[in-house]
Amino acid sequence: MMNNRLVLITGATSGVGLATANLLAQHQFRVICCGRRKERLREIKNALGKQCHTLRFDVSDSRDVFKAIDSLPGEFSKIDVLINNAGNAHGLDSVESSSLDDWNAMIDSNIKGLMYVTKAIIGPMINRKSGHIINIGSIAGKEVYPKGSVYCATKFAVDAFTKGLRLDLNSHRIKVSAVHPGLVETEFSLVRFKGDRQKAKNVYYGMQPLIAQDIAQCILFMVTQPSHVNVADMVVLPTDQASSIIVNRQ
Ligand code: NDP
Ligand code: 8X3
Repeated sequence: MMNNRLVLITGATSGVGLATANLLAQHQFRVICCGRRKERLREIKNALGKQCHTLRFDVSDSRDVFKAIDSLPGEFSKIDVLINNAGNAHGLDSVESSSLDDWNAMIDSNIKGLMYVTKAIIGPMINRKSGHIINIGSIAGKEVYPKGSVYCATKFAVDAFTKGLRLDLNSHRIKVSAVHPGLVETEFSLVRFKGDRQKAKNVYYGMQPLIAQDIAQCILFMVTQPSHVNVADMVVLPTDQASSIIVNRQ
């Protein structure tokens, strides 16, 4: 399939974002890979070459976001698809014992960061009357689970923002979609448990989680539909997972 469309992916330095960047690049999309880790971005640029541009910024810093998007060179400035993927959980605690630092990190990146990047990018899409924005939500944005209230709240916000954005951009012919994964084994749990590998591993104990490539395939499906088709909302679970709290473990 020949393709020359340009995709900007936040959180492309690991997990879902990295797998999506690799898969879309294989399908001849040009990709702008974003993240904070410089060394990872350098490796991605080396691996993907000319069809890739990298941008280093923290999505939770609005000035950093607008400055980074403004700095894009001409050939990487006409963005066709935005994939708002950057985000993490920090901690797994009940409201009374969780830390404000963890709350702020989640709210600032998962909600405000996603909104900043969207605002920084939609202007030219509106002018061209074309574009596609895909937000990565979560099953945690559809159902809550114990000790996940703040992370779940951020993902419920992503779901609401996605729906509102779809209304606002409807007259501009811009597609707005969301993918809501269940358990995917990435660096997500390692970040949530602040580097505790055993705790991270236990999340997937006795069950087969999704892998990042599974979500990348769903995103590829979304971005390769004809212009009159918007796959608006996709919930993707491992077969072993029935809901946020019901997981079949052997
Ligand atoms: P990873 O931890 O592997 O990847 C997270 C990515 O987000 C990294 O590339 C990280 O890059 C980037 N990131 C995090 N915070 C910031 C920030 N403040 N500024 C810029 N980049 C940031 O996790 P996943 O791939 O699993 O997560 C991707 C998305 O999928 C997230 O939105 C997550 O909530 C969602 N999700 C994950 C599920 C799972 O089970 N894994 C299930 C459902 C949804 P860097 O550190 O280089 O900045
Ligand atoms: C990540 C999935 O269930 O660990 O959004 O919150 S979960």
